[in-house]
Parts: sequence; structure tokens; C-alpha cells
Amino acid sequence: MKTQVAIIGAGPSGLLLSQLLNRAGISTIVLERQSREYVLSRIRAGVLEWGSVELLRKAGVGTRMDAEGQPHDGFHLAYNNQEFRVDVHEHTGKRMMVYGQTEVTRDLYNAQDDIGATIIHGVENVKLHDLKSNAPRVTYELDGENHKIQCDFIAGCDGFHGVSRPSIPDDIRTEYEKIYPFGWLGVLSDTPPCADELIYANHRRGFALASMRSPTRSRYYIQVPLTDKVENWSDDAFWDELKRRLPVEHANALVTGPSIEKSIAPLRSFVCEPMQHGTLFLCGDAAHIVPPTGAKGLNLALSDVHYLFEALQVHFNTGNSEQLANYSKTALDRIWKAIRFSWSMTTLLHRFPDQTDFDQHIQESELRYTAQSNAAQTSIAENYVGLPY
Ligand code: RFL
Ligand code: PHB
Repeated sequence: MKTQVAIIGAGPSGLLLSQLLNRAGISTIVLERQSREYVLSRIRAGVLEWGSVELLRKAGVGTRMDAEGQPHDGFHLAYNNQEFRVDVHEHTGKRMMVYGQTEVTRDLYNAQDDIGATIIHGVENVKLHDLKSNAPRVTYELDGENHKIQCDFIAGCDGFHGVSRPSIPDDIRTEYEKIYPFGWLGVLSDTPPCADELIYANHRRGFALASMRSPTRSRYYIQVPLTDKVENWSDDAFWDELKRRLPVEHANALVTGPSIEKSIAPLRSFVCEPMQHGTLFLCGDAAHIVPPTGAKGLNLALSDVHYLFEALQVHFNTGNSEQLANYSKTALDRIWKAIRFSWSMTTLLHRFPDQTDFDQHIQESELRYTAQSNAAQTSIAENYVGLPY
């Protein structure tokens, strides 16, 4: 088989890149290890930056998002039973869109079906070859048979555990990592959200987040030790703990119900440099991970795709490869800023195992300062809504 761009992974970054390239007349083949049903059953991010919204519209997948997504103008920060609102729209002129990653992925799959794009599921043993030549290849197995794709470029959109990043030789690749000493226990439930906007709560018992997917579907998280097992958290225990950590007004308004998804995610910050090697380009979680506190993971994956798509388009249309050569540098500039923001939100809002009363006072005084300072709120707002591409 032959294509211009072979894409490894059918998560949001692989599907969006394929969608943008196909619409620009550039051929792709997407290889995905899992089934389509499995990809569409993953519950992940919930908040889109406005740049992501505009990019999805540009890719022709904005119709359902615009009809069913919920634009939000602000969010709330809580501590010590107090809370304040960061009015993102007032500070930046932009808003966020609450629309789940699962729905984004579903819209991308449907759009790819409509244009007859090639997505091959259930592939095994994907290997990348001759990355430094101008005729790279991808080999894989499907139903026990070996296959080969010849291409001009390979996009590594295969997430943190994929094969693309390790295909960059060790002596060329530098990895930066910070592991946080806690995880997030998340629950999805068909109950109305306890507030109109998201609430991020710093609490002495640990962080909590009240989020949502729709007026009838809520998503909540609480910080838990890394040693906790999801089986040991009954729904009742989750709701009780969440109520303790949310400001009392919202705890009283909380409607509980059976969980329809419950999982624990560890928190880490991770960056791989460079994000390209010869004809291979990494996008999204394949190259970087952020803790979810800043709602940046999915949005960074989409902004990487924007940079790579623009660079590939210029290359194929004009033969000028300068933008492509600068892809890693351009993307990393924005990524490191999101890494910093996600780290600072995580540090501000979580309870660390060795945390002293002094540390707690520092967190609370930063929150008090932010509550009272227009400048501090502008800074949080412009990072939360997404820095410009
Ligand atoms: P994805 O979504 O991980 O997609 C990668 C795809 O590649 C496939 N794959 C392979 N295919 C072929 N061959 C191989 N060898 C392959 N190895 C892997 C995988 O099956 C998969 O389909 O990466 P992408 O597209 O870069 O998108 C990134 C986002 O998914 C990610 O940043 C966010 O979901 C992160 N994230 C969250 N971000 C938020 O902003 N808010 C959240 O609440 C939030 N929750 C989460 C998350 C990530 C999680 N993971 C990865 C553990 C919760 C979880 C559980
Ligand atoms: C979510 O709704 O899943 C969500 C929202 C905001 C975050 C993280 C996760 O910062």
C-alpha cells in the first residue's frame, strides 16, 4: 500500500490530522491497535479551548459540537469553604466549550467515514522503518498477515504507550518527567451537574473537581493516593468524600446516582524532545503528558495537529519544507507553557503527602491573592482558555 502520510493511532490527534489532510487532498492511512468500539468507549477530557473549537469547525466536524456543546464563560476556584469565579470571557474575550473527548472522537470517525478515509483497526506489531530516508515504511500485522505501507511521512499519534516515540533513537531523544504522588478517581453519572460551571476545589482532605458533559450528565473527580484501587471505592464512598471536599452550597446541591464509569488516572508531566526525527513527527500524548488539572491534554494534542497539518500542507503544495523542519520547535514552545500551567494548577490545588501547614497556608494565600487580583485572574484565564497558536 502507498500513501502520503501514514498515521499511527486513531485517537483525537490521529483522526483530526487525517481529516484535515484528506480535506486538503493529501492521502492518509490510519493504523489503530484497538477496535473502533474500544476507542469510542474511552472517557477522557471534557473541556475544549476556543482554538480547539475553531480547529474542529475548520475540519468540518463542528456541527454537533455547536449544537450540543455548552459554551462556558468562566470557572470557579474553591478553598476553605470559600469560592470565587474566574470570568474567562471578561479577561480574554474568549470562552471554553464543554464537549467530551468521546464526542469529538465520534464526530471525527463519522466525518472520516463520509469522506471514505482508510482507518485500519486491530493492527499489531507496528514498526517504523527508514525514517531518515525519503522513502519511509510502516510494517504491521493484521489477522496474522504481514503488511507494508510506503509513504512520504509518518505521524506518530499513538499516545504515551505507542511505538512512535521509542522509534526516535535514544541518543537523539531527551525525556523530561515529573510524577505526582497521587491520582484522580473519576466518576461519570447520569445526574444533573451540581453547578452551572466547573468547580476546582483545594481541600485539606485533597483536591476535588466538579465537571460535566451535559445538563444531565456529570463528571466528578477526587484526589486519591496512588495506592488506592478503584474496586475499593463504592459509589456511596465516592459521593460522601466528594461532598466533604466541595463548598457546602454545592455539596448540598449534589445529586448522586449510580456511576456509569469509574476509574483512577495517575498524574504526570512528561515532554519528549525533539518531536520529530527524519520523516517521523509526533503529535499529542505520544510526545507529552500533562496532569488533567488545567484541562490541557486533549487541547495540546489538537494544537500539535494544527502545526503539523499547516507544515505538511505547505510542503505538499509548494515544496517548501521550512515549516516542517521547525515543527518540533514551534509545537514545543506552546507545549512547555501548558506544561507549566498544568503543573502550577496541580501544585496550587492538591494536597501533597508531605504537605505541612506552612505549605497549606501558601496555597490558600495564593488562592486569596488570585481571588482579589485582576492581574492574577487574567493570567489564569488566558492560560486556561488556551494560548494563541
Ligand atoms: P490517545 O487518545 O491516547 O490516542 C492514541 C491512539 O493510538 C493507539 N495506539 C496504537 N495504534 C497502533 N499501534 C500502536 N502501537 C499503538 N499504540 C497506541 C491507541 O489505541 C489510541 O487509540 O492520544 P492522542 O490522540 O494524542 O489524544 C490525547 C488525549 O487523549 C489526551 O491528552 C487526553 O485524553 C488526556 N486526558 C485528559 N485530558 C484532559 O484534558 N482532561 C481529562 O480529563 C483527561 N482525562 C486523559 C484522561 C488521559 C487518560 N489516559 C491516556 C490514561 C484520562 C485518561 C485515563
Ligand atoms: C472533565 O470534565 O473530564 C475535566 C474537566 C476539566 C479538567 C479535567 C477534566 O481540568
